[in-house]
Amino acid sequence: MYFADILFLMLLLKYKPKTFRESRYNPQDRKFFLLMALGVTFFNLALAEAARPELLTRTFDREILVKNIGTYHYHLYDAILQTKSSAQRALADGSELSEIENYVRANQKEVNDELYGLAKGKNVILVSLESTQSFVINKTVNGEEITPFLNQFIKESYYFNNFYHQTGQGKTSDSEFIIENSLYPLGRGAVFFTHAQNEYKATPEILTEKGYYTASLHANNKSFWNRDIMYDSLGYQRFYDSDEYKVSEGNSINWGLNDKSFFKQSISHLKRMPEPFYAKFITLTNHFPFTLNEEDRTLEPYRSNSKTLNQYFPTVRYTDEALERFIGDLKRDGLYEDSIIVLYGDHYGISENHNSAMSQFLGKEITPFESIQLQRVPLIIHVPGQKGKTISTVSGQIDVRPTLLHLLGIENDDYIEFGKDLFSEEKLEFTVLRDSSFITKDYLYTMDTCYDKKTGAATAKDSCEKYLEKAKQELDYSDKIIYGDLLRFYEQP
Ligand code: GP9
Ligand code: MN
Repeated sequence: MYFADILFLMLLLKYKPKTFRESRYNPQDRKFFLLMALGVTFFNLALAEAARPELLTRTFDREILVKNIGTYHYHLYDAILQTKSSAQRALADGSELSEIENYVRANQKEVNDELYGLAKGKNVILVSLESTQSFVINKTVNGEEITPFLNQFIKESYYFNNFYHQTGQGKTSDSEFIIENSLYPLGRGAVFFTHAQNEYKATPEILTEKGYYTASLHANNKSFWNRDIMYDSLGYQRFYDSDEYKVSEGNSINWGLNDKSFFKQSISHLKRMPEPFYAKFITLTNHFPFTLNEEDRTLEPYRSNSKTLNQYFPTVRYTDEALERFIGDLKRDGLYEDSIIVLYGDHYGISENHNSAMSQFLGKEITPFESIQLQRVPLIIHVPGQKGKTISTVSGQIDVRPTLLHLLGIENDDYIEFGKDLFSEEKLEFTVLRDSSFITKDYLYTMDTCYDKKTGAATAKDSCEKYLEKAKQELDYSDKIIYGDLLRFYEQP
C-alpha cells in the first residue's frame, strides 16, 4: 500500500497525461532537489547509525528500525532483503543437501552409552545468561566472589569450562539459533530476521513431537529479534513475552524487567505448564551498559578505567542471586528433581574496547589469543541424581543440542547438525567461531595466526593447517543450508 500511490501516479501519467498540469523546472533546480532529498536521507541514516551502530546490518528490531529510518524506508529495505533471500532460495535444490548430509554422517561419533537417556522424560529448563563470560566463574573482585551461587551449583553439575559462544551479529538471537538447531548463525545479519520463514528442525519441534510442552519466556517486547515470527518456525508452542509479565518502574532496571522479578513471575507460568515441558528463560539484567540501582547492588564495582567493566561485576552478581532464588523456588515447588537444568552464557559482555581494563583484571596482556579465549562462556548441565564434574573438552554452543537430546534418549542420527555430544569420549576437540577462528585441543587459530595453547604464543602455521579447511567447510555448509532453505528437502531416515 505504501508504494501504491507511485504506481497509481505512473499509470495516470501514461494513460491520462492531461490530469497533470505541466510545469517546467530547469535541470539545475531538478539536480538541486534530488541532491537535497538524498542529502536529507543520508543525514537521517547517519544519525540513526550513530544512535544504533550497525542498525541496517544487524536489523535487530523492527520497531527500532522504523523509529530510526521511518516506515517507508523500512519497507524498501525489507523488500530488498526479502528479494535477495528468496532468489537464493529459489535457485537451491535437494542435491546440495545430500553432500552436506554425507559430511555430517561421516563426522558423527559414537555416543556415550552410559549417559544415553539418563534424563529421559524429564522437564528441560534452559537458561540463557545474558552476556555472561566464563572469566567471572570462581573469580573474585574486591576480595569477594563474583558468582557465589554459580560456583556452588557447578560443583553439583556438569560444568564445561572450555565452551565457546559462536554468535555473530545476531547476538542473543544467534545463540538461541545455534543452541536449538545445531547450525551456525550467519556471517552477517541475524538469521532470526533474514531467514525466519525457513524450514527448521529445532529442539522445540523435536520435543513437541515427543510429547513435550515447549515455551520460551522472555520479558521483552515480542518483536525484538523477530522472536514472535521465528519461534513459530522453531516449533515453540508458546511465547511468554513482556505482555505476560507485570512490568513497572519499580521492578525494572536497564533493559526492562529485572531478572529477580522475571524468574519470580516465571515460576507461576512454569507451574501451569503441562509436564514434561521444555522451557527456555532468557535473562536481561546483565546487559550492556550494565546499570543497576544502588539498592540492588551487593557487590562493589571494580575500579579501572572502564566504567563498563566496573559495572559488569555487580550486574553479573545480581543475575547470580536471581538464579539462586529461581533454583530455590524450583526446589520448593517440587520441580527441581524432575528437571534437567541447562545454563549457558549467550555471548561476550565485555568487548575488545575494554582490553586495558580487562588486562588489569586478569593480570595479563590481552593478545588476539587471549581475546579468543575470552569468548568462553559457561555451560552448566544439572541432571538430578548425578554428581558434579568439570569437563574440559573444547566445545561450542553448537554442541548443546546433540548433548541434550542424548541425555533425553533421542537418537541424533535423525537430524542434520554440526554439533557433537559432549559426553562422547570420541568427540573431536574442535570448535569454530563465526569469524572462522577455531580452537582445537592444542592450538588456536585467529587472524591468520596459529597459537600454541600451552604458551599462548604464535607458532608455525602448519600445526593449524589441517583444520583450516574443515573450519571453512563447516561454516560454508551451514550457510548453504540457511541461504538455500535446504532443510525443506530433508527426509528423516
Ligand atoms: C533482548 C535481549 C538482548 O531481547 O535478548 O539482546 P542482545 O542485545 O544481547 O542481542
Ligand atoms: Mn544477549
